[in-house]
Amino acid sequence: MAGLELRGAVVVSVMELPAAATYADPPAAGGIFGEDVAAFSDRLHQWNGVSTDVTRRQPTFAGLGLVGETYVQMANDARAVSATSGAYQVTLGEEAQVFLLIDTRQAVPAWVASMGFERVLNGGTDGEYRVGYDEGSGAADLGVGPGLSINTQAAVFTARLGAGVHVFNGLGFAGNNNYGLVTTRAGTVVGGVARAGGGNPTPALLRLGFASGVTAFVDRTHQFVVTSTVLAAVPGLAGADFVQTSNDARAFSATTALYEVTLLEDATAFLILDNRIGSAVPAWIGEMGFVSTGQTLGIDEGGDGSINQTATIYQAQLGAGIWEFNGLEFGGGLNHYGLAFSAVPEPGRALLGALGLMGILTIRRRRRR
Ligand SMILES: [Ca+2]
Ligand SMILES: [Ca+2]
Ligand SMILES: [Ca+2]
Repeated sequence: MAGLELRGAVVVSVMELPAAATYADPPAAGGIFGEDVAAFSDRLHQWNGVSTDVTRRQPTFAGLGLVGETYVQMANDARAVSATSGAYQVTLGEEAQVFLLIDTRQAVPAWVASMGFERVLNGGTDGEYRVGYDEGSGAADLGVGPGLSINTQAAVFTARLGAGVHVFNGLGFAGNNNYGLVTTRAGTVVGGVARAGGGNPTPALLRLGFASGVTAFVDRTHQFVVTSTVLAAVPGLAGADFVQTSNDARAFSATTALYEVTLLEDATAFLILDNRIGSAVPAWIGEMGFVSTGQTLGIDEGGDGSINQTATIYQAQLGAGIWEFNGLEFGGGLNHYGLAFSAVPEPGRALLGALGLMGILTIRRRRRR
């Protein structure tokens, strides 16, 4: 895992309860999640991206924004603990966004929804984000990297849980794999981001990662450089969930979905647009409700310390659901856009709660025509 940056700040400890302790191997906490990490404390099985088929929206972990986060290795044998009995006691050092990875062959136990977990949906073939179990009893059974030697799959569920102790029950079934648990910092609003069209590199999600100097694209060393004055003038941008797009994808059609973003809750969306586009701003940007904040930032092409271009920050309010973003249909002489998403500030959240719009389980799909 050379070069893997630790992004997870949530301190996690895990203790097995008596029902799980009968299955011997204790759980392990505090590992760093990524491709090929050990899924369980009592198996060689690994977590991997489920497929290299991009129509499923999940070729790697990059779009889930979970690489570098902390995770827990349960004992796979403890899957047999009853779904109504505590298996593990997980202590979170702070409020966290928690992701549960549950074997798709498994009837989802009632405790999953009772704890507030919701399935993370997408518009791909499976209709949901998934990760793969690369099962193996020896090295010959294990592939290296996403989509290789994947034997079974897990659906992705997520909930925001408070600091303190949480009891996770068993699955009550011995034939499937046990679940996995990944923690990220609270405040993140994106469930996942994926490529909906085009052949360019898959986007990456940096949870709560927008800051001056952030690497702007997955296929360039360019950086977005923002002054503190501008960050103060655009509330929510600093520390927003940041989507690194592919700069090469700037030529993609302006009337066809290029990226797909699953918002877990209503959010403020930011679109960073190279000023050289001039009057050629595609219609979909305004149709989604994006308006210019009048604030600009610098693009340091090459990340060499020199600002080469300026970009304008657009902003829109988007509801929970799956949103599609088209291309710019603009070739060389322009950088692709950046996307960032932050939670709606507290007064707005309270209003939405009063209107009964918070906590909607069903993801709404939005398309522009
Ligand atoms: Ca593997
Ligand atoms: Ca395998
Ligand atoms: Ca430069």
